[in-house]
Amino acid sequence: MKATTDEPDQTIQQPSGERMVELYRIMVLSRYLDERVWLLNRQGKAAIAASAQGHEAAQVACVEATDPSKDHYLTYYRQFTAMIALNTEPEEMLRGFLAKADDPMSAARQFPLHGAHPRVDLFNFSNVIATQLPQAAGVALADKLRGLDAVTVVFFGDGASSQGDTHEAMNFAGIHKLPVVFFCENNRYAISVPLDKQMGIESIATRAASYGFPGVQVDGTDIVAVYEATSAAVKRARAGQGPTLIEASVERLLPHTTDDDHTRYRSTEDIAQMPERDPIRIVSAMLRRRNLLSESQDEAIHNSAKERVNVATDIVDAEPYPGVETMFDHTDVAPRGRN
Ligand SMILES: Cc1ncc(C[n+]2csc(CCOP(=O)(O)OP(=O)(O)O)c2C)c(N)n1
Repeated sequence: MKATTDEPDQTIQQPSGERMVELYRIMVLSRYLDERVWLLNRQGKAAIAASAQGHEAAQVACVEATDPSKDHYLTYYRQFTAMIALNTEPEEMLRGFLAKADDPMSAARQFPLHGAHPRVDLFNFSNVIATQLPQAAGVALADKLRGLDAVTVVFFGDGASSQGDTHEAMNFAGIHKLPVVFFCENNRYAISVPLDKQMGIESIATRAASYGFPGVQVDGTDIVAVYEATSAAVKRARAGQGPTLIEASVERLLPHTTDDDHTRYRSTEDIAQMPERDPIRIVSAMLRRRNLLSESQDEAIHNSAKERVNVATDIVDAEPYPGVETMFDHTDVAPRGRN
């Protein structure tokens, strides 16, 4: 871990071996669900999807360092793993992707993974990049004014980090020392735009210095490093010391969305090196090195995730779409002829 302003906090404990295996289990479930959604897209059943493949370790380790019973999370569209880690059921996610009547996020009105998920206290996930950052600053300000012991974690991409909203949110959070963790998943591409066409600096974390708080760059395929960096940021926020910017370097293993073809803008060498940065492989190898996971346990984790996703798919596939009579539900628009 490279800290740009502060030194790493040596008092942070690593997650237990058992917890690390649990985090890996969530990553594997997320991967199979993600693969399934792409398949459902190719079958013409899911309109569009943005994959979290490659981002799993960063997301699960970040959530692990927080306390879902009191903290707040503002996610964006690429967050299968964070959402599962926050207790979203695969069925709930699939209802969104398949636009089924019981989609808890937007009642099948919006893109998948758009809207809100009140059951797990998730609000504003949207395609409009970086809008969640000023909102996160607002949530953190409200918590601070109420004297609550809550930290707000806001997730965003490297492309979003170039938006004006990001500057405004970080500036405001820095001024008021708000309890926010700005968690940037840097996959080096904003759709087809590579990082060096997005910004004139090499590390997004260095931007934090302009707002008066620490910025930390961390390997987003390393669950221990991400956990430690986020724990330190959360500790700082809870102690009233203000925000931290974490830049987790990850690999986007698939094109931007199901509508994209990255072979048109990523070099053959770039695509060829991707599997080496696959967090499922990296975390599995780490757990095996530490004797926390055997080959048969690993296989069992994969089999049970596949089975869980199959069951969820069968359930949701058989569910109804919203009825035509519900067309105007959740809107203020009255149909013609009605008041
Ligand atoms: C305000 C706004 N500008 C542009 C877009 C088009 N757009 C959608 S996703 C995206 C790229 C975002 O990249 P990044 O923040 O790096 O996140 P990633 O998708 O790589 O995880 C862009 C430019 C948008 N949705 N919203």
